[in-house]
Amino acid sequence: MRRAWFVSALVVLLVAPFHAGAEETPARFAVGFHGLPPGLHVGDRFHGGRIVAVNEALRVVSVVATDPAGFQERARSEAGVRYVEPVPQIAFLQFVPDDPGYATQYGPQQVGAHFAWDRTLGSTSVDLCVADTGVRYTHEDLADRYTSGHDYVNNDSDPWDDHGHGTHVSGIAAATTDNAKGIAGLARVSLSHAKVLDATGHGSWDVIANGITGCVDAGAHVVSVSIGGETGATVLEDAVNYAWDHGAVVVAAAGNGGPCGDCVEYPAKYANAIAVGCTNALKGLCPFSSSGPEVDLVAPGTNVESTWFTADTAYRFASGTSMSTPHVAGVAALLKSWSPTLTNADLRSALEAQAEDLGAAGPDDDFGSGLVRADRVLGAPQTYTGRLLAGTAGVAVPCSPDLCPTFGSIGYGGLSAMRFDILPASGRAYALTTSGTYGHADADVCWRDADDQPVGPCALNPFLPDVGAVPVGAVKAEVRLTVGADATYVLTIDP
Ligand SMILES: [Ca+2]
Ligand SMILES: [Ca+2]
Ligand SMILES: [Ca+2]
Ligand SMILES: [Ca+2]
Repeated sequence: MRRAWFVSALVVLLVAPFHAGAEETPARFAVGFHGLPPGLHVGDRFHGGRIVAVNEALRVVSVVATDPAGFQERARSEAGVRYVEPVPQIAFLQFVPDDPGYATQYGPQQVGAHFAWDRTLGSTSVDLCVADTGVRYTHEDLADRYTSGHDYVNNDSDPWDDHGHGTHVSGIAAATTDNAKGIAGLARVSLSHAKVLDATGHGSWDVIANGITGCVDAGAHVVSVSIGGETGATVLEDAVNYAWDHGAVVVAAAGNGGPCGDCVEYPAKYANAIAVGCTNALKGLCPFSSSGPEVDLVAPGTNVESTWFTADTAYRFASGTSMSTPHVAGVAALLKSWSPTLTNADLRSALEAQAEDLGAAGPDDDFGSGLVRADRVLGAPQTYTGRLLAGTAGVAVPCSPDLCPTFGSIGYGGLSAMRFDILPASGRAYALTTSGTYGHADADVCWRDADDQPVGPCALNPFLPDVGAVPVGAVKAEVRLTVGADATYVLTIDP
């Protein structure tokens, strides 16, 4: 519903309809090849058009042609050409900041970052690349984070922000936390940038694809893309797949087209992008958040304060799935900082498996797997309240073999079993402690993957607190614990 763009104070991922121009109007095309022919350079003529960019990673050239229909016909007939697609200039963004006095920062708190920061604030060996309108890298809260970037709009090495959106997005993910200035970003990592949208928020999919591949070629572990359009392009999907195949996590805004049932935008809609929807300060769904089966996670996106591009001390509030996306990208970078050996598949699996379920039980089209949770994915100390497997809380029942697989038959009559589903970080060792009448009860610990399937054998009767390392691939532990007649047992994990 486009009218929503103008009646709500949201950051809107704006997609103007593509108007087919008159035949003589120059048009831009992405020409993909099965194998890039040698000798194609910027400035060369190509089937009557002019090459304006070459992306060797995706084997695609961008061509501006003054005879669009004829160019398409000629180019498509060339052997070795995989696709010829128009890539019109689209207005992706319309930035409408919220009232600065309205709200305070709540995003890091909602995703549990303050617990995760007890583990790490982030590592500069992890690179988070934002593809957007540029970044004010001299900003007081970004200067210590920024490392490098490129401007794919103006073809220079200076991705200075002439719009504002990119600086805002960058600060949410990576403003310097704990520096007594401005705001807290999610992860104190290295920040790089690909400027892919111009000063008016316009861009085209081939330029955005160039930015995404450029981020990855420069070493990005996480690429944050707060850009969305209702139609995609082969060159864009190829760029997302290229990033994934080269080990990077791509996080993208689901879009601000809601309420709707099936309106997730591109590139978030692609399988290899993590599509991020929006929650408000009460963990409710933002009314503008695009819903659909492709939504993977949600994160704070209403009245989010972040760095602003007008001055090195400027900050501003804004709303949109554009703001939600860097929350997830930041948490991914934080987890990579804490567990550097995790692959992009590990990172994505952890983010989704350990999300906080919201809305309808289980994954759903509004919230995906749920709210991203930094504390859970980093295995920060948390407490879990168990649920009794049998009987009545506070009333002891015999611990049968069914309830307690290994020790159920060896005594402890009068004790009961309690189940805790904990969400550890793979590859880390944990100590478990309990509070309750029997502080060091026996326990069976069985590790499960994201589909609740067993990972390796159960840890049989491990006397707490020595559980050992969590197997790689395990995202959940089922702990069955002998407990007394006490309904208030709490289990604490401490990696
Ligand atoms: Ca520039
Ligand atoms: Ca700060
Ligand atoms: Ca998805
Ligand atoms: Ca749900």
